[in-house]
Amino acid sequence: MKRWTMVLTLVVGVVSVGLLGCDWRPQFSQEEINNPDLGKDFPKGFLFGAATSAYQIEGSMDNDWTEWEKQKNKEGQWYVKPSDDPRCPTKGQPCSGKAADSWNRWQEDIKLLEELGANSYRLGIEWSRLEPQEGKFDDAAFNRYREMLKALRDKNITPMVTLYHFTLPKWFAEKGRWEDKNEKALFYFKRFAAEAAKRLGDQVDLWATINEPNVYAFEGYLFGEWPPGVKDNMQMTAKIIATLLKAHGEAAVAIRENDTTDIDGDGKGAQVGIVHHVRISQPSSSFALDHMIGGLTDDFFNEAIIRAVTTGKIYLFVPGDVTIEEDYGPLKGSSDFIGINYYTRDHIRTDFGDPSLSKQYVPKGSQTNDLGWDIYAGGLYQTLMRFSRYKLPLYITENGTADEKDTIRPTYMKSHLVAMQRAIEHGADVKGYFHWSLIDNFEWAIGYNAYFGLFRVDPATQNRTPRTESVTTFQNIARNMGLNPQPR
Ligand code: GCO
Repeated sequence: MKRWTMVLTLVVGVVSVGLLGCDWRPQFSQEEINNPDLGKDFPKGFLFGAATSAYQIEGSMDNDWTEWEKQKNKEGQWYVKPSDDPRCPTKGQPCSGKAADSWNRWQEDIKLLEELGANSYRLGIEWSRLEPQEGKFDDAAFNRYREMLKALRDKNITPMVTLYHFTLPKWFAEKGRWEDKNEKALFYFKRFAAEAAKRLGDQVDLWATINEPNVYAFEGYLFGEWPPGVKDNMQMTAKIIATLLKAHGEAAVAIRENDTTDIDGDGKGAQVGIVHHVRISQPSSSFALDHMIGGLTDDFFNEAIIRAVTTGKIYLFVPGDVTIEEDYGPLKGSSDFIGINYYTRDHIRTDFGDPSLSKQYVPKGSQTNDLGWDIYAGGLYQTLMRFSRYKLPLYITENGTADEKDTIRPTYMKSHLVAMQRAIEHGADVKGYFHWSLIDNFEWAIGYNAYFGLFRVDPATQNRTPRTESVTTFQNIARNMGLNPQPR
């Protein structure tokens, strides 16, 4: 048994025994959630904004996902859930199409941020636009992003820029994406990161290298629902996560070398972080086995990424199937902050028939959103406290819910902010919160069947209208922070 395996087994054992006796969960009262002063005690300089990604809102793309949308699985079903959306030219066939047309309407999006009173915006830049052919960078696309970033900063809206949010240039995908057969994958990503930092660094201090390596690998290599549609391959899932971690390390070096303009006066040209998707793993029973498997799932999905981007140690373990243990130099100290995407919790049931040894489910009677995701604000508190031990600033880079009718989002937002506030009071160094999402977006395999936006996007016209209750909630908190929402 390897050293790490032993340590882990021990930890899981101790934690399991502990959990058997005590199942404490943070609770927040209605009074706290409805506190009209929410926001007044957020720390000085706190970033309060919204998040999007390039592919999900810009529209008119040409990359590996636009190819993917045209494909069906072995059972003859579209990989992306169709909807009779006017953006898609062929009825019944899914597409992202124009999305929210933010590539052309980005000025309107900035107005929406002003309407909210947001002082920050997490947005993506699209690799396939910026390097449509290998090694050939597109000046016009870079200039457009430059203009956006400059306009944001002119309005005192601090940008956080994501370099890679699931979609890839076709040439990179054709070489094998992040798989071993794409031998120069790390070199290509590092070169792209260097170019972005060189050309946009004087407008950006906050860089998010990669969005959710765990989700990308699970969807593409375990569930088979995202490109390249590989199913049940836990070894590849782990391998892809390891490669993405290395890519983060390489990109961090490139960004620091090439972005030397210190905009916010903190003495550094760039602050680099990874964006990590965390799901609380709630064991389904108090049996030690469920706790042990729950603990292993939790380590693989939730802990391994943050451990790697701070200590430099990649350790991914599934008993009997996967052990990756490797030190990767550029990863150590590669992160100035940790980005946390938190939405929901999974209940975990042991299932030895599943390659990951467990199945996730939502217990009957749970409060859920339009997509059936469990709503659990306490999990954000637990997550922030847990990752505080790495002693790095934390940003909540995504938090939000699919709620077309806007009946649960206002309370969802407030309860999660109360959870965050509690974590701050208990010592978590949380520097910002980005609500997912500013506007309705293309939701990957779910297509145009989920509504996350603070603002609704009309599928036919792409006009934006506020989801009033949520926008008002956001504005009240912004006002309490001393920010200044602008009238429409
Ligand atoms: C993710 C992403 C976003 C999603 C959002 C809602 O978690 O998959 O970062 O692209 O749209 O999380 O599901």
